[in-house]
Amino acid sequence: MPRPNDEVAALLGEYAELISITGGDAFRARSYDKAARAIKGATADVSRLSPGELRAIPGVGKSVADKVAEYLATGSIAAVDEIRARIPAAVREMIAIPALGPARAMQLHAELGIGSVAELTEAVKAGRLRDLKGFGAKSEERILRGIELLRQSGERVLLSSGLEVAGEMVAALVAVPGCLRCTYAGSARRMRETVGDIDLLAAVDCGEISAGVSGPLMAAFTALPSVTEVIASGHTKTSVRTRRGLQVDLRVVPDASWGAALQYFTGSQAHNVRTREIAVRLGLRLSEYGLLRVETGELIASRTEEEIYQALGMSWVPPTLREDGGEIEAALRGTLPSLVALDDLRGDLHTHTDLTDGASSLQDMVATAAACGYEYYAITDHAPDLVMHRMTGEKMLAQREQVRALDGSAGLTLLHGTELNIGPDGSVDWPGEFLAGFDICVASVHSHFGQPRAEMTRRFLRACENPYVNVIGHPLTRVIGRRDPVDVDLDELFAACARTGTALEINGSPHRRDLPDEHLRRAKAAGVKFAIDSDAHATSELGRPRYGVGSAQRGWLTAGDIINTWPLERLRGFLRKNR
Ligand code: DGT
Ligand code: CA
Ligand code: CA
Ligand code: ZN
Repeated sequence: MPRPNDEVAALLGEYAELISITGGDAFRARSYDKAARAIKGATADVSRLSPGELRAIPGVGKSVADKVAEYLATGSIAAVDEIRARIPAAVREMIAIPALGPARAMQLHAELGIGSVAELTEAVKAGRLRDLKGFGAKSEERILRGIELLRQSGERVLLSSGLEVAGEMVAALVAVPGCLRCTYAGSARRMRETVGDIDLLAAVDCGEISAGVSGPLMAAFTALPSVTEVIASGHTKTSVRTRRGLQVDLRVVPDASWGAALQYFTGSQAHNVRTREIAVRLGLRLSEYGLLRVETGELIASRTEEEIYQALGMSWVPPTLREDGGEIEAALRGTLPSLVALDDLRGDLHTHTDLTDGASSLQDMVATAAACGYEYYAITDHAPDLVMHRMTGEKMLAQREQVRALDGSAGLTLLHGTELNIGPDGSVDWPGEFLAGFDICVASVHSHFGQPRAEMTRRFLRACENPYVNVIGHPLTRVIGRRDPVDVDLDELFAACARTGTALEINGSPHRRDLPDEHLRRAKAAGVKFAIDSDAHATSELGRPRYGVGSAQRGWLTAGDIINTWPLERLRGFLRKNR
């Protein structure tokens, strides 16, 4: 993991270049560039500095300090995302190559018409960059090395990016004449946090796949607009690479083997090894074509996954459990848990509005939440200690009046809450008298990520002991692929949560998925309850609990473990926290 200073400096440097290539103010661009260099060169870790100390770094003024704080709290800077969205996609793709900044990427696009990383590789190899102003043999080498690095680091992408690609492709392929069904399998179906590639499956009505039957599907697949490269093509399997470098495999199977193929390509490999062993013990053989009796070659099951598991003497295993984490034994005994589902959620307990760093108004957030079919909904804007949001007690109380006025609209009960900041010593923004006025308090770590374990653990414990703190937001504060989790004694945290009636959040942001699924069973065993939340900062993010549910399922959780599946009265009882 790079130092926070390096992450922040890289983003601010990119911001400076983006300002200048989009024709922005040259003075502003220079000042961000200066600040980026100063932060990179600073010896102190920026994530441990107070706002005042941060602004003592040369070149760091208020707007830079705000962006640094925003990055540390959320893992991104909205202004950078926004300006990135304004440049051509081809240029954006090339900017991702280390050693090639926005200005040079723009130059390559404008002067040589290069529109993708693949085209850039070809252009370098053909020597087309040599005569370009500012490029030479050295930069050719660096660019090729950068592309290589990009390939390596780009091997896995977030589930949300994977599902976006998978969703579009499935929608296009089901429309191809002759396609009986199409879906995605692999790690995306298992809702892992990241996916290495996408595995698509399509069924056609035939006994055996020939080029004639699968041809139209394969042709439609390779012609999709997001496909930039065909890696391999055959009549049962074709692999492509998309504009963003993600590999997608399409397999076409006879409809009669659908269940067997879906089971096989959903994996995980570890789960499949176990199911095949079980088949062998029964004198059967399990493959992507079906379950066969070894002696006679008779086909036992192949059409649906349910039939296959049943023939193996097991209950059907939800894809999110297929990791050989005890699900095989439970399915054989018939004791699989009844997993929480998206439909079980009655509300969202962690959301923001444009009163702080959200992009949507209270009214719009509430209207969209009502359309999600929720019964209750909490507004939890940031508290004052995250200084960039300029929150005050007065603003909070004014918002509370607005919330009360909207309460009950569209059948939604509104809860007025806040997202507190857990300070380095475990204290939070406001005293108890003020906190008592909220219906719910989420409390999160937004600074001092690097505290040693004992200190960090004391910090969390003190937050749990606070009689007004109901939910610990994104407990490990990790950002997938970008920021490591904090170092806290989880067993102590879990025990404290169970003892004090404090829930742990399963943050639905696809960048966070925090608490991560690998800790959920241990937390549940310790008696912890959970809240699956969107942490939405815009109406478009209110659908994120989908990812939180994915994590919860991977952690074997049932609806009873999740406080926001409970009826409102039961939830209110929990939120009183034995007070
Ligand atoms: P990923 O793509 O790295 O995120 O993870 P998966 O699980 O999607 O893995 P992938 O794409 O290599 O293969 C998809 C599934 O297909 C995998 O979970 C199990 C099955 N599968 C593929 N190739 C093999 C194989 O050689 N042996 C076994 N046992 N299973 C395989
Ligand atoms: Ca895969
Ligand atoms: Ca694959
Ligand atoms: Zn939040």
